[in-house]
Amino acid sequence: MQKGYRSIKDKNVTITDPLFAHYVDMIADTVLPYQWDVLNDRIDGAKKTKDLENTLDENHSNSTKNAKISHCLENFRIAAGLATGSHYGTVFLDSDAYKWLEAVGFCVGSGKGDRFVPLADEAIDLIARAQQSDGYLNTYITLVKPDARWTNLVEGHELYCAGHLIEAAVAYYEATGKRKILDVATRFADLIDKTFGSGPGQIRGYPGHQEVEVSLVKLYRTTGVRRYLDLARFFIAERGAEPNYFLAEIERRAGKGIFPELRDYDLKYSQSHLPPVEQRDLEGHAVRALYMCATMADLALEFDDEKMRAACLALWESVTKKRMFITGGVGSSGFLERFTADYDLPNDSTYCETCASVGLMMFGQRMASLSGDAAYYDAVELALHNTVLAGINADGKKYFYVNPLECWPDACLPHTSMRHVKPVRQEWFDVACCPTNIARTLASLGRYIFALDGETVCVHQFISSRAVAEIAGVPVTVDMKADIAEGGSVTIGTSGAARLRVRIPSWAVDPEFSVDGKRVAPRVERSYACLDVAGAAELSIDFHAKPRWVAANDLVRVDAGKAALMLGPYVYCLEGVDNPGSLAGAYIDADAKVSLGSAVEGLPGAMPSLSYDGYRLENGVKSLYGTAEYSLRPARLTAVPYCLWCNRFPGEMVVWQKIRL
Ligand code: FUB
Ligand code: ZN
Repeated sequence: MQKGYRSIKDKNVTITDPLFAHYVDMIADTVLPYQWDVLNDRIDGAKKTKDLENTLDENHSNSTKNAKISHCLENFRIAAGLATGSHYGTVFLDSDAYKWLEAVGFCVGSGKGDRFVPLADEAIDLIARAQQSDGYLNTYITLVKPDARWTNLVEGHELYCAGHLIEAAVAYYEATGKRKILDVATRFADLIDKTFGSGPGQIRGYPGHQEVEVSLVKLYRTTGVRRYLDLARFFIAERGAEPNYFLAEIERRAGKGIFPELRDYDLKYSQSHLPPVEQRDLEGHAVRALYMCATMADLALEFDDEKMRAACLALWESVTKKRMFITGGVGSSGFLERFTADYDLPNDSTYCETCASVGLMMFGQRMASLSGDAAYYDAVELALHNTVLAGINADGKKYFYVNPLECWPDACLPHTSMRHVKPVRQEWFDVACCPTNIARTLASLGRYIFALDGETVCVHQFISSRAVAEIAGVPVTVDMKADIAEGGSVTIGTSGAARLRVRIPSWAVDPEFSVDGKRVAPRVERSYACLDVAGAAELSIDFHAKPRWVAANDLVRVDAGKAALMLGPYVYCLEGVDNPGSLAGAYIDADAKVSLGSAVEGLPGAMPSLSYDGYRLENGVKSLYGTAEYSLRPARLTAVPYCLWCNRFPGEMVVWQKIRL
């Protein structure tokens, strides 16, 4: 029996929340067809963004620049012998197809994806044909460097791609019962298991980008084959062990590598400076770090490993208490997509990669399962409601990779230190990890809302939805209506006897509970309100969610003297379109009274705007510099949810607003 929490089947969860249903429905209606066309290079005129400082021109496996937007499935076709040509694109491009397939699996599982099955099967046939006879599968290595298997673990991403293949296989198999992709994935996993280990002739290495570990735990849970779990443990245990595998490998390669910016390699970048179990600060590349932590939490649970649990706790504290933006964004540096120092949380030049917030959600979800404590879902909620949702346009066809908390579009220029920050969402990227990561996350949203702990239904997110859980063979319906944006009232109707645990979110103020209209005082344990409901009943909760001004710790230099506006888990921001003029001159009173406005026209979800009296700080300087004589002019300010910014007109945006003292 699986340890920790279990998910309610995707098909048994229906999202009804107006905002989230918009995005979740859109995954099947728009996003997956759009991404399929992109992966097949069928999008006319769509441009990929030559992104990001660290993602390099030389990231391409060959120098044949072409006009293809992705080339992902074409690489598989070539590797399968069905097309001619050469590999094009980043070395880990295969993973885009796998994450798309995983998202399809979740959509099929939730009953919305049947029409993608023929496309998915077409992709699976291709993937299977591209697999080598011994189970190896990676189009970059097969087409470009067939003799270089496993020789560049630091940069090569073979294990990273394997991980996304395995995750996709598990999702698709669980949804459809079709084995073909699971067989492909297990053949590759078996080869990896034979190749890596501490036995004679095996490689005692580990992935340069953690991901395969997450997938091996899933593969173990789906197949029951224990070797996969042990292999995940091996990879985590070997990382950073002495003598350091990566240092030896880099020496063997004598300067030959793929990514120029990884010369002069810092082991912290891939969390290989110390064994993970000894790490206490979350360092290095944010996505790598968080995928690693997700597996560490899985392993702590599976092996009841106290030392691993202690490391997980410390790393969770490190990231959420000292290195996380108010939006649940993580990774402060545009160079190398990495963590920097405690409290270094720059708003305009930050990275906050969408994938890193997905990683934070994965880590938090597993920490809750490990500990039985709902408080971990506070950070999951921030990441989901702010950064992850902001990562996709309301029409599903454009994406943010970097998620700044402040944006002055004029300064987001290519060939400058701000080149990683795009002031508008992009149709695609050279390195397009985020769009498909958003798709697979939103397609499996129900798994973040509900969980089963034995016979108890846990409610973790207040996103209106209906779930049917099978408890001791009896279906129990949980019908949740959450009105977070307008006061924080939540009703949960149940049919059948249900033991419920409802998370008490950090933003709740003196929550009140009643069952069938009668006030009750539930037992509160580990941030859960615990209730036994016999028969059909309606639980009502008032979390008293009002707009609130939030300050950052004094050690967060850039936010000193500023406040951010929140409503429940939603961070709000000012946008130029609602507040003309430079937003650098907008000031507020720390206790500015906030009114709920009407839903913003043109934005999904009927989320209220928030308005309040503020000021514009001005001086009369006409040339570049002049006498410092300032005046404050009263001005009404209007804020909108950060997750929806840049969906109407491009322009300035700020989250942290200056306080008039
Ligand atoms: O290296 C694979 C993915 O590409 C990482 O997770 C992202 O940060 C991007 O660099
Ligand atoms: Zn990404």
